[in-house]
Amino acid sequence: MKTALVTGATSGIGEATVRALVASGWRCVATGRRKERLDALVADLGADKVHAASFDVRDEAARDEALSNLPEAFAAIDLLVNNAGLALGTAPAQEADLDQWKTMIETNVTALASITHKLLPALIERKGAIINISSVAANYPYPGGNAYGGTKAFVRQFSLGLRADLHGTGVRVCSIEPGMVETEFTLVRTGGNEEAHETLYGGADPMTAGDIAETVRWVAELPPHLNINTLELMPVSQSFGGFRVARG
Ligand code: NDP
Ligand code: 8X3
Repeated sequence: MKTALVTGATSGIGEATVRALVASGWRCVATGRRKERLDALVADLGADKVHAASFDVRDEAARDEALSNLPEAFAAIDLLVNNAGLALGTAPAQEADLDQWKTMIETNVTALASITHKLLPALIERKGAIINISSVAANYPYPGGNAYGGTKAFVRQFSLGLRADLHGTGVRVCSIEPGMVETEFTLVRTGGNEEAHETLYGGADPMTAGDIAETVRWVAELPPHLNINTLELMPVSQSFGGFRVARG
């Protein structure tokens, strides 16, 4: 039985990924700040399948403490799913809150790089895999996407750079780049605005967290000679807009 560590498993894509992996025979270390949600996941799926490790990904000391106290059955990580992340705000850059930018960069970039750096030696030893959750925001700029899109572009390019450096080690790396997925993402982004959530997802038939989780599971279970470098997904209802021209 292989073991995955999934960051941000208290809701949305991360929680669904733990469920999909466990259903497919994996053990999971599920992480996130909301301990009660992790405990509920353990109660639901079984303590032999899921271990709750509650910490803020930005807190390296808390993370290291949690990871050094993993029960033996969960201690050898074969798959790191870097999913924890968030967007904060939709204001144009010139009106954006700098603290929100810093929180996104610390969470989506610094913490993701740090936990990857921490687990790389073990992943190399086990010829494991890393699946990073980037976003279409990495590939297509949109008004108000500013720092969030920048963080997700880092995730994509970091993933490709890891591929280059891990050449010959057998470690697989994939950047998954979803478009619109209905999760708590928009509630977090808007500070809990239910109307914004309804307006964005209502009638749009968005992707579900389960859609992305199933993609993560599929990538993770591909034969060891096969690497998906990047994988971009959208709901059929979402596509591209045109350029804009400001006329003087
Ligand atoms: P959710 O808000 O539902 O889940 C986000 C998860 O990240 C939660 O489990 C949250 O846990 C965790 N998290 C956030 N900040 C921290 C932190 N500081 N420390 C530990 N955990 C943290 O959103 P999604 O499931 O949609 O988001 C998951 C990933 O998918 C994100 O990286 C997001 O950018 C990306 N994504 C989402 C898309 C979408 O449309 N929903 C599209 C493309 C990418 P907790 O708060 O308990 O700590
Ligand atoms: C989330 C997708 O388009 O809201 O990463 O930025 S988007």
